[in-house]
Amino acid sequence: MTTTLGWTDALEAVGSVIAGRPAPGGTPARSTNPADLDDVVAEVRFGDASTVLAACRAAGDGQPAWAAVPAPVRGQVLANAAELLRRNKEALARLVTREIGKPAGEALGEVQEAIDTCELFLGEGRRLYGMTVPSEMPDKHLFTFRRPVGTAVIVTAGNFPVAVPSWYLVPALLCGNAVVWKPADYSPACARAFAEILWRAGVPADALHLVLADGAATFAGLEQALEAGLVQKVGFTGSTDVGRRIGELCGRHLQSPCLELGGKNPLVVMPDADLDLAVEGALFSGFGTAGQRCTSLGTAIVHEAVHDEFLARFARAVSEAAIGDPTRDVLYGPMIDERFLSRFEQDWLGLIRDHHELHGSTATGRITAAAPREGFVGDPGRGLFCHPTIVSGVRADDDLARTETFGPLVGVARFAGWDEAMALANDHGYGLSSAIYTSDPRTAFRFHEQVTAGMVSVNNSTSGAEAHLPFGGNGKSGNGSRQSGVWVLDQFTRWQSMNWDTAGRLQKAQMDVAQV
Ligand code: UN1
Repeated sequence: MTTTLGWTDALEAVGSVIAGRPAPGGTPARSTNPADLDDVVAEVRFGDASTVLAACRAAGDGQPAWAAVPAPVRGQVLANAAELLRRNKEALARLVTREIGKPAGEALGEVQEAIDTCELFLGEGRRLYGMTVPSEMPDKHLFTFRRPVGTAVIVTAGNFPVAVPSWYLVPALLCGNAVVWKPADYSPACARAFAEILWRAGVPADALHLVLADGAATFAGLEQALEAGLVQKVGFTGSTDVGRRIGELCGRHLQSPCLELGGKNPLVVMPDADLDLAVEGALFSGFGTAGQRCTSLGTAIVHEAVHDEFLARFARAVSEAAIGDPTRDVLYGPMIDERFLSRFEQDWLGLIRDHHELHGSTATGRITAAAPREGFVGDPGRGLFCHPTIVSGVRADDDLARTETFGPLVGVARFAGWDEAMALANDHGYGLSSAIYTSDPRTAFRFHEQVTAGMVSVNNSTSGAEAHLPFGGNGKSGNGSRQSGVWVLDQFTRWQSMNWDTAGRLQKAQMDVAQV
């Protein structure tokens, strides 16, 4: 097993890899460093719908042999992957920083999350338990088995180009499925590097296929592959709009995808909260990763008794934060990709102006914070940088309280009563992550019982979930499926039941039940 890989200097050409071979043809493109657009990270070739289809066919061909490998041995492959990731942690994290602009510390954390995922699931290779179940008849034996689903097509976003794909790829492979992975088209080098780790760890080239393609080609190819019966599971992390389209497509083929979509994650600050802690939590939740996490803070919902103090401290913390060059110690770096920056600006800068006009501008800064250029680390002109903004005075029916922004923009709302706080926390229809800051355990439990989010933090950030808890949301945040933790095994296996009658005569369920 090769122990270290030199991706940062060896990313000449990155393209789709089907059954271990580079897919022919493809449209040339470039992956660039969002903190320095002159820095080309990789020359890329994007495939089309036929590439997706070919990968799905190859996956179907390769899956039975991989499923025949005993599960504990598949687990051992993941142990190798964990080891390779550990040995290459710094290099892979540097590549994450270079390709998507994630600050160095967070990038190391991201690789660690992939290591944690491998370590969690390698043990599942020895535990893919089924059950023995009592029968209602004598000499009849009932069992349940987890069976792999077959071929899983996994489409992932680029804000977590290694960790989030690992949540799907690792358990899917452990369960004996073949995987076609279509990573975000703005993080192809990270994808190639992570796939390389998995192949070198021992995942057969026939069981893991990498497809680089844009959204339109992916949809077209996926539709054809579903039509041809080549795909048994689709996993998707990304926007609610695209998730809805994937859900519709899968629904037409009677499939239930695993969807992890957007969020409008609330952070409630109660009067008995430790305000310094709440500000620290809001700063990381709202502006870490430039607000480009599905778990990023949407609206800070602050009790009127502490609202002004919270807002002042929060605004100060934001304006003092270092922002810029992601190789340095900064709160956040650039936007991931030009599309993210332009969408954010198009969707939200106008709204910020409207909000300004709508709610007035004299009170404690309706648009409260924008980082001064002096606070910038590096050269802002070279990359896709975006100033942080806090908008206070947000109301429940404002767009800002109801729609995900996916950028460094946090709304602050004031509340007086509990129901008002819960309406702000829930009524936007998303339900991914949430947080409450309080020193009263009764308030914390009440919140967890009433919030619609799939994930709840008490006195901690809305983002930063650990790899062994179920991750996922409700409503517009997903279809209730969960990634991470052992719960995801239900996405990548199907239960099969078996009854075995040793009576030597036909026993009929419901009819031959012994009477007492
Ligand atoms: C995402 O943004 O899609 O909880 C996932 C977190 C990370 C994962 C975020 N562990 O913020």
